[in-house]
Amino acid sequence: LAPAVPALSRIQTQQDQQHTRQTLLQGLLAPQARICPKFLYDEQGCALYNAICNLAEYYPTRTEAGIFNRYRNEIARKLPRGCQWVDLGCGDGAKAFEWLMHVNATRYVGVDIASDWLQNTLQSGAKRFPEIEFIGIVTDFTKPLKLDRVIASAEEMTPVLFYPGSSIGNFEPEAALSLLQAMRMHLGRDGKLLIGVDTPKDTKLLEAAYDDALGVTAAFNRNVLRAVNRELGSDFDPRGFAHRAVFNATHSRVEMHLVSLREQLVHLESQARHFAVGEYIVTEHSYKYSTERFTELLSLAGFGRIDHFSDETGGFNVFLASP
Ligand code: AVI
Repeated sequence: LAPAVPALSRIQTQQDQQHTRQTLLQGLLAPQARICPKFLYDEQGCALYNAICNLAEYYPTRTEAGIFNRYRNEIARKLPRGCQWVDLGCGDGAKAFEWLMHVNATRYVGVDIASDWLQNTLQSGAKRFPEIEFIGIVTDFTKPLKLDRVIASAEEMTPVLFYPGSSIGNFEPEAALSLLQAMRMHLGRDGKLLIGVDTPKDTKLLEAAYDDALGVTAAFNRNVLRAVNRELGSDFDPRGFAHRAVFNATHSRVEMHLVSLREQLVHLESQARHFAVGEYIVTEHSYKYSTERFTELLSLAGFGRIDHFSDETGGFNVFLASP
């Protein structure tokens, strides 16, 4: 029997699109210019991010995989049977598919901002796991309201929300708390959140992870300017900006910047933004949470039962949390 073609729906209105453009424009015109990190993930950006995950310097992916492999059976035993596996920011789905081999899931819900990737992920998943229903939702779920609709899409099955890779670290702490609260609200009595979270560590290790020797992260960062050009019809020249990654210990976050290499004027819709030499655009924050700090955040969000799993060095944490 050929697997059914996975259903794909979109949660994006024209209003959202306008709001996104407006926020992007405002960010670029602000005294401290910024670009929302979601623009890093166009098709090219997704491919570069996948390459980053395989770099020697980028420890989070392999450290998290090590924790998953080591504790897979223990975690799987704690998950509800017949669950729906909600893969938040699923990318190529590789991490989730490892889990689907060990858990009793009835449905897989892939959620991602990149619709082409999502389509491929659903198709390969449906081929590999013909007994599981595959559906996809294109959205950026940066607003809890969107997440509500994602989870409500299949309320009759107990959800396992899967949010690996420390993507929660790309939200400002207040927004991270709102997102965790929204997740908690939709778990019902038996639902679970399985989430990967990076920890603070030596500055050299952190900065190398975000500024690798091959320059893949630099390309990933500069590519955002091409995405912005497409979105706003602007004329950023990526060659005019250098990648920089710094660990800000006060805020426990790695910051990615694009530093203007020359004095330049960039046209943005009917306006223009001047960049002096050395002036920079903030493109991403990647917050690093200690075990205590993230446990506290989960409690604040209303999670009552919290287990955590770590590697030997405490370099990364996986939390399994339920209401
Ligand atoms: C997706 N996210 C968890 C990555 C991170 O580590 O914050 C994005 C990334 N940026 C540069 N390298 C990887």
